[in-house]
Amino acid sequence: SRKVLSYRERGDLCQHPVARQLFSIMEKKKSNLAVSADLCTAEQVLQLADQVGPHICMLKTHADIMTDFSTEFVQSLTELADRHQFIIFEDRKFADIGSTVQHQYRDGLYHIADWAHLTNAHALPGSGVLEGLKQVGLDKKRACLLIAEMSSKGNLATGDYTKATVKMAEEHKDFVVGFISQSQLTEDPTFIHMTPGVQLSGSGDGLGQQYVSPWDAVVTRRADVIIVGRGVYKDPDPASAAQRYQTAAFEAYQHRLAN
Ligand code: BMP
Repeated sequence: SRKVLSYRERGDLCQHPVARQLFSIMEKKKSNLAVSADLCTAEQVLQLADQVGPHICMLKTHADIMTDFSTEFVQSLTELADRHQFIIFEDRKFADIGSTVQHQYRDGLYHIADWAHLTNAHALPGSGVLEGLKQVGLDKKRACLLIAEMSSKGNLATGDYTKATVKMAEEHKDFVVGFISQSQLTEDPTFIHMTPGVQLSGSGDGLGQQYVSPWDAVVTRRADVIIVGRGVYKDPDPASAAQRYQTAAFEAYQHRLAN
């Protein structure tokens, strides 16, 4: 099999500034851990971001679950991202026609394009979803992931749907820098694979979530970045939990490099 490239080597191959920055942070901080801050107040999200900041390459948000989202929150989160060096990824999962997602990305209460370096979209609507997002995001040097596979039980993002999603990404490389997936979908080293549904202890959550370990995600399924929510923020000591996941995922990456 072909040599596994390091994050540094892959960053050097990337054109998109967000992809380059992410790979560079991963290499520098020795972290392929993204923490999902699925908390409902600004104070909780900011506190978590500050606690786990040294251990992560990326913080994932769901802005629309917050009760007190504000421009002050965005400013504080951006300061934390600069201080700790992490990418901000708003997990918006756009899934409408181009004209609608354009507004959802740029306007409304959240102005996502103004603060999220990275967001994501379902391929379901066809390439119009990307054409719409691009008209807003490209000028701001934003990037997008396509959701090619999901972690949840019974999801429909499989087989030909997944293949068509990869093709759509290949046709929009100026904006799409990778995938949310459960496995490696392409050998193209400039595409980043991020895998949610990762936990060290549990196997599921009773609502369809299915977990694999950091080792399985990175070594068996060839994820570049693991995304961990409750495994970190439900822990009584989120900083230590983040450190555990960081170590587990980075050792798995180093194992891949060496083998
Ligand atoms: P947790 O680790 O607590 O199960 O959280 C997983 C996070 O990843 C959630 O924010 C969820 O929205 C997201 N996610 C997922 O679990 N599976 C997917 O296939 C795609 C996701 O974005």
